[in-house]
Amino acid sequence: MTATTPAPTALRTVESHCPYCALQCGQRLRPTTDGVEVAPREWPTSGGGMCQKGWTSASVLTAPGRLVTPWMRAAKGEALQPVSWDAALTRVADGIREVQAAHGHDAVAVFGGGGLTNEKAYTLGKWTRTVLRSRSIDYNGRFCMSSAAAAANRQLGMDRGLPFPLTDVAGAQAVLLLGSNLAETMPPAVGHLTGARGAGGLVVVDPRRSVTAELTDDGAGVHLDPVPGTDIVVLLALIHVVLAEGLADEDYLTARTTGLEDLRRSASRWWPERAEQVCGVPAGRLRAVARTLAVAAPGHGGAGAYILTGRGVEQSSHGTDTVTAAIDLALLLGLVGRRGSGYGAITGQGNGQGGREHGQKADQLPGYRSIEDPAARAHVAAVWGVDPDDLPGKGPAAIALLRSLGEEGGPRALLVHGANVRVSVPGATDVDRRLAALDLLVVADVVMSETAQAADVVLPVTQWAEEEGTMTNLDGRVIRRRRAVQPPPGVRTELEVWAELANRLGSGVRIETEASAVFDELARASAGGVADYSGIDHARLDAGEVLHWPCPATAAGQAAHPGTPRPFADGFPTPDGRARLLPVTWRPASDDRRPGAPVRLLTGRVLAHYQSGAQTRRVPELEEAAGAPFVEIHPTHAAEIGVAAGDLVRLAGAHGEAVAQARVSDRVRPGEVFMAFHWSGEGQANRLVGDAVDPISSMPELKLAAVTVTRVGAR
Ligand SMILES: Nc1nc2c(c(=O)[nH]1)N[C@H]1C(S)=C(S)[C@@H](COP(=O)(O)OP(=O)(O)OC[C@H]3O[C@@H](n4cnc5c(=O)[nH]c(N)nc54)[C@H](O)[C@@H]3O)O[C@H]1N2
Ligand SMILES: Nc1nc2c(c(=O)[nH]1)N[C@H]1C(S)=C(S)[C@@H](COP(=O)(O)OP(=O)(O)OC[C@H]3O[C@@H](n4cnc5c(=O)[nH]c(N)nc54)[C@H](O)[C@@H]3O)O[C@H]1N2
Ligand code: SF4
Ligand SMILES: [Mo]
Repeated sequence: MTATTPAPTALRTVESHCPYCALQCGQRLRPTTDGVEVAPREWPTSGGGMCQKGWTSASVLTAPGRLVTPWMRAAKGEALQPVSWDAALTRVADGIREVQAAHGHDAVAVFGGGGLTNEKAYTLGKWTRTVLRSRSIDYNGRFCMSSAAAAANRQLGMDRGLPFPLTDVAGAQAVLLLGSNLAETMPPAVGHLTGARGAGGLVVVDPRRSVTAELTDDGAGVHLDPVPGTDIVVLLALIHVVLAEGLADEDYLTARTTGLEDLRRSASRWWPERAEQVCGVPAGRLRAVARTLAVAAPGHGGAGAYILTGRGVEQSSHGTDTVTAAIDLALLLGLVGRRGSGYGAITGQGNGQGGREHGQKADQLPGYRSIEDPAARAHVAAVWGVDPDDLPGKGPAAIALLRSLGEEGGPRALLVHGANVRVSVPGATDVDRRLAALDLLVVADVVMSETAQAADVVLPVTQWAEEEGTMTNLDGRVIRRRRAVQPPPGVRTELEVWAELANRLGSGVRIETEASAVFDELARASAGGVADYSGIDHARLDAGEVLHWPCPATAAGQAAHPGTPRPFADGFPTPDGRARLLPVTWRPASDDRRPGAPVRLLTGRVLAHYQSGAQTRRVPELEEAAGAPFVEIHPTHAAEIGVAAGDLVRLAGAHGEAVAQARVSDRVRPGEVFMAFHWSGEGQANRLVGDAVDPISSMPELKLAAVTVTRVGAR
């Protein structure tokens, strides 16, 4: 919160990766006198490209509002003031002790993020379970990856977003992209769709005519625009056609799957004409898409097909079942585990993959182990030097955790590391109330985010080009983040913060502060788990090895494990080695349009901003590209309610109200409007979105809310 952030102290030119999304585009970072110069470099996922956010990423190092000192509030209601680290950490340690003495271990909660390095995500989970001895930890990946993860785990035995290198996709003849706006959310990845587009086989499923949907123009493929929240019906109809027309890969099904008969029974009810009644996609188009995919499948001699899901289908109260239907379809066509074909979820955050493997999730220990599995507890406790009986059990998932803050029996203190919950969590008004009810809110961040502004203590921590570590990108490859500059004086790494707090809290647990040492410990903790990193270390990565997990350690004298780019090639890590076809049924969204709230609000992203915008709203070029919250509204709809482009419109629904500028556009249909969730204040989308969750993954219904839209006035 100072306009005079010191220039970073130069170190050396390094090869690293973008601070933002899971594509983790390759970058070369060269320190200069007043910052860092960022250039793209050859890298498989990004093909040497970057988007505008990557090009401007160095601005965040010196952005206005970059935190360079701890801040603290003397008492509730007083303003935040700069303080020394000693004063800030004393307050945090005292606060933790007081809350735990009065209310028990679980009364101190932790909220993490999928942008943290593997080393930080691992240490945060370990620190919470051993130093705090609290079960109350979850993270923002719950809003991102949880539905796809739950479906992949139950059907394929493992959740690795893309279980194949992204570059494999380029050779496919057909790609079914469900609820992903790749052209805005990972622009350099569009290059991998060339094969499918050339063959006329790109199918984009999105109720909006997104930039990605436009990639299907000119014979490159088809855009299916179902009624929001009915993708599962689209998929059931595709499954129906594949089975009814004998397009399934029978040999593959016999050799590699179970559950065909149950699926056949359930899909028999969804003939395309019936599906059309619910999802609005013409039956003929559904049949044509099923055939396009089948012809591309390896069993029919095609060049390959992929089915990929994004947040548009996953972020719903039936997101897990929708992904299950997508996996069912991929299995029927014999795609999964075949080279050049497959199913995958396009992971979102920079370390969205690694962040969900090393123990910041409510039910998890490192190595993607279950915290409820006695053998997993014993293994990890031994690495940590604690008694397994002292490890807490499973805690509540994000929404339940956040909802219980300050409630009777709920946590009374919260530490946030790497999330801006006041902007990104649905039911935002209630989140504000819950945070205000806490005795102690501590936020570690690199900027004064909206959540930091509400904190009692704000801790300034290192970011991206100021730190060493590893990330795991969207195709499960472990990659190195490297330090190019020294952090500004006054900024500490989170590893140092957790180690110091462990000391102050009198814990005997050792918290490593060097990233490579943390990685070595993480590797041992993960050994034997699903996400086994035990054969990886910083040195192998620095030598340029391409390592996808699982990558187990090998015995002394044996060659090192080469990593596993395509984990399902020889079987599935399920008890019987087979993938499970699972029947699912459709149910309406929790907050769908109705009399009194007749308009469907869809949410998503724009190219120029990242997530809650905490970082990108501080970058001048990005602010210029997309400076203000907006509501996309169809011209006919706009005319009906007397709205002209640029007018302010009010959206109101069961969960709250928001006001933003109308952007009149035929990307959306009449009766449907779209908002990006990157902004706070009255234009915040999450004031309108409710917190109903998927019963299996606990993913909230982030993509859909029922609202009314009215004109407020001219801009
Ligand atoms: N520019 C930018 N890029 C990012 C991010 C960012 O914030 N900004 N964040 C990163 C992260 S963490 C993530 S998770 C990814 C997300 O990447 P995507 O999943 O591509 O992103 P979204 O824009 O959230 O949603 C995709 C699409 O879902 C559509 N949609 C809404 N409702 C439905 C529905 O009912 N059915 C279907 N089929 N589609 C629907 C929306 O219209 C939208 O076009 O992006 C990553 N990359
Ligand atoms: N309605 C609606 N809501 C959504 C979504 C949607 O599509 N629609 N998408 C959801 C999805 S997919 C996601 S992933 C979430 C994301 O939501 P958030 O987690 O809120 O997203 P970010 O803005 O990435 O927040 C990261 C914060 O951590 C800070 N930070 C960056 N690096 C570090 C670090 O190393 N350490 C620490 N301590 N802090 C750091 C950043 O400055 C920022 O304040 O939003 C979800 N919310
Ligand atoms: S934000 Fe994503 S797509 Fe853009 S440069 Fe960074 S890693 Fe690449
Ligand atoms: Mo995400």
